[in-house]
Amino acid sequence: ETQTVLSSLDSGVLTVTLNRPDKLNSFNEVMHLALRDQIQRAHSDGDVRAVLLTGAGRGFCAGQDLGDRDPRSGEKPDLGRTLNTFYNPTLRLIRSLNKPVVCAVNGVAAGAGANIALACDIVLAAKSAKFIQAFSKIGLIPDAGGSWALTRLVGEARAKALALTAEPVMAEQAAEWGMIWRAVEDADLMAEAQALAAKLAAGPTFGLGLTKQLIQEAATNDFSTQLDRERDCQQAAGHSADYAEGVLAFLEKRPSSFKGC
Ligand code: T3D
Repeated sequence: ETQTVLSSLDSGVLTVTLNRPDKLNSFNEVMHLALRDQIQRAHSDGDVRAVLLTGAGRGFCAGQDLGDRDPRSGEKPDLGRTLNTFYNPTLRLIRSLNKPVVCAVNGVAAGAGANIALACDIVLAAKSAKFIQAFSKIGLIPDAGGSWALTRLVGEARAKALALTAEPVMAEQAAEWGMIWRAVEDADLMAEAQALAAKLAAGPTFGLGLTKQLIQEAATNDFSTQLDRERDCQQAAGHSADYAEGVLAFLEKRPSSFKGC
């Protein structure tokens, strides 16, 4: 049987590819669990120093597989349960991972597919890709962290308009709005995303992990609390081998060789 998620580990980069291209990589239960397994692996495997998430075929991810939600089946799905069981644990794992997660949005990202991309740390998108908060078309609310991430990334005015109208946003517009990091030529997307992930994977992973967590906390901490958190994290970073290496490399006028600890 075809694997719903492909993965490979190369020079510290765990590349994770959603792989149900005929369904624009929409989520069935098997793909949910396979994606979660990979993010869990990124947590536990010290050889993984960055994650690159992308999709196979012409789309990135079209959210929930609506074939599994056919009302004609006579079943009334409990969507609270499916969020609790499938989406939310994966979203929490991405945000809490102390390693950078790069997302290469290779094509349309709709519904939970858009919001999983927005949960990643650095999002690159092909210029032809679009983001659609598709939920309102079918009577749902923006899930997979979308109501939270979208509001913080683009502000309430744009978040509300996008979520209420389900209007698509093209990659370049998304980049202009600060919803994603960068829109790149379609043909260059994977090479750019791989180069970025490789650079991050060769970085001071411990310090990068702390940096990610601090920036995430900034959304909810007050200034004084954040200063205390910076103090604590800097203290920890200052004890890392990579900090010593970084300073030494600077003084010796050579490139650093970070080990990730
Ligand atoms: O249920 C829960 O657990 C709660 C959680 C919900 C989270 C959610 O994500 S809800 C939102 C679900 N997603 C959507 O509503 C998006 C549905 N898809 C679309 O609107 C369009 O497909 C796109 C705008 C994403 C892309 O349009 P287009 O014209 O480029 O492609 P297409 O022709 O619509 O799709 C290509 C194929 O993929 C097609 O199959 P076919 O006809 O060639 O056999 C289409 O049915 C299939 N596909 C696309 N999205 C889904 C899908 N099949 C199942 N589920 C999908 N979400």
